Amino acid sequence: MRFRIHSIDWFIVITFISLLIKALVVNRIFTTAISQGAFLSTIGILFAFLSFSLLFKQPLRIAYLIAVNLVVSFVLFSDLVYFRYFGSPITMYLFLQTSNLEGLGPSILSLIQASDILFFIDIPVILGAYLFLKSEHPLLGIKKRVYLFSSLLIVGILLVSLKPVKIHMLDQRDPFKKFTPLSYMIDWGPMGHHVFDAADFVRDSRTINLTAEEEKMINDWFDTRLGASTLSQDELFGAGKGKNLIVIQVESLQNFVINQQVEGKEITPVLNSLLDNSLYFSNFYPQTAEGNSSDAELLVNTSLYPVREGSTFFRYGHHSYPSLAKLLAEDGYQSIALHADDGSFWNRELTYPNLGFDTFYDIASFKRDDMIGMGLSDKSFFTQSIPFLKELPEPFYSFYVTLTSHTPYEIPDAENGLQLSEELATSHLGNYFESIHYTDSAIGEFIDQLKKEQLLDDTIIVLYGDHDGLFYHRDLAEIEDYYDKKITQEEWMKSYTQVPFIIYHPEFEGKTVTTIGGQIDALPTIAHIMGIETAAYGRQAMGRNLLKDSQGSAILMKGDYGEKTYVHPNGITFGLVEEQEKALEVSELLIRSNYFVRKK
Ligand code: GP9
Ligand code: MN
Repeated sequence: MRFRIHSIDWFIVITFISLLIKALVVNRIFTTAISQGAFLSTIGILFAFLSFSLLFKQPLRIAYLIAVNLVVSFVLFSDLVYFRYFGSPITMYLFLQTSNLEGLGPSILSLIQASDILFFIDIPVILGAYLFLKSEHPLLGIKKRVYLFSSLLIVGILLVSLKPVKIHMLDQRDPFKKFTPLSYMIDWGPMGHHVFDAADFVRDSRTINLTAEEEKMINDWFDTRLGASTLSQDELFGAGKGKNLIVIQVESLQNFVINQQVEGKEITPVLNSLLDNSLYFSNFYPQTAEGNSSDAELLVNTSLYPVREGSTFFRYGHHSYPSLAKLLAEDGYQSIALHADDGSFWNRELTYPNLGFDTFYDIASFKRDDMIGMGLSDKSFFTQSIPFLKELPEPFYSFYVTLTSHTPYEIPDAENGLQLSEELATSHLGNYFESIHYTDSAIGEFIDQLKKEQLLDDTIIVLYGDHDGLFYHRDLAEIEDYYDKKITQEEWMKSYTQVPFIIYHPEFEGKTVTTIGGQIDALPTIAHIMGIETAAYGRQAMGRNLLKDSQGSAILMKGDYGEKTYVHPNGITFGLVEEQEKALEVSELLIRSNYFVRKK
């Protein structure tokens, strides 16, 4: 089949060039460099979109091209406007959150610049040119058009597939695993971001309808759980009633560093000293899955297991959740959440309100006066948060998520409080110790500030680690070397995988609780201290009150810990049996069906 130059439809070519330029400009604004994958995917997606125009004759073809141009330009333009405020591209969820737009008109207008007209200027030009030139436009026969259409579509699909195939085959990782709202943008450019984001949305995030059988499964599960729970009153019940609650999720904090020294220095002197006045749960497991930190936030605040695939915050951030903040709101508490990273990371800005937080202070609320690693340093974060606490009416619930002790555990030399020997200081393990030591001292400064502000006596402080910082599959050799012993996977699970869970008040008598538990149990345990009756959350929370459940167990979901594992008083079982899988299934159904919104 032969085509002559005059048989090329220049309107397709011009639409292609103009959309390519727009996409590359947006790509460049979002990322420091345009990746090869992003470049090829953008071309591929444009080929695929524009190929369909070949199926139509004029004037339908030009109408199709103008429509594609308008829609794509509008989406890219929305990204740009959203970026100017939030620093991330727009997602399907955000497009659908039209209720958020109420009252935002002036703010949106203030984000638009005169030069933005360039985004749409080509459209009337193309349309005008068509009206002038249409009579000269060649018309190909249907056979040729179908041939051209399928060739362009196939080339387009091939171009888009290159990058995911490379990531899957060569890098051996899931190409669709999304860590930040920018992940897709980096790999596939702005158009790729929207295509894959839309595919995720359709695939993962539909609110499901429960069958009668599933409803029964959920009801039976809670009936059994409630039947097994014991009366909640004891001398600790309500010890924190009416007091403020500060919960601090500490990045990558594992339990084995507690009360440990490295080269003669305590790794966590502050946490160690807090234990004299704390309930200290030393057998408490992280239960996060693919949502890492955000899963820990979900587990602790809702007592639900995260979904097994992907991130609950990204997939179901728009759903409604029962939560600690909502329980406390019934007692007149106002709740805030604070985290010195972009609010879009893990989709927190969308999810936190649905976890019952009245306000979320992200990096935009802080002065970037001391940046370390991924964001603001923990020391500056805590210090700058004090005014937020002071302006809150009491009692309040304040949820902190720290950041500095995030892998790769590199902090400035001046902040190296442990001053380790060169050998250790240059190792991953040594860096981990330094990093945790830094955050520990940031927590110490924060507690001093609370004391100075006379907030300490009226506040219950809860601290816990979000997930492992060191991993069996990656860091074992270094740890075995340091402790000079062999560590089996079972020993790793028994002695190194736990994260600490600490409930502190200056008037508490120190007590170590060795009951096996996990992040799912935090809410019922904290509720006990805050004087919230089981009846208020018994048919929502899936965890147990660790102050009452002497047996205890923990389901470790997949993700950082390899295969799913069940930790129980008789040992460790790799792989789950039906009963534990059922708990995960119940949680998955509750989240995916938006159960708690329907039950209201
Ligand atoms: C990002 C921080 C780290 O804001 O919470 O998340 P992680 O990588 O640990 O999931
Ligand atoms: Mn984390």
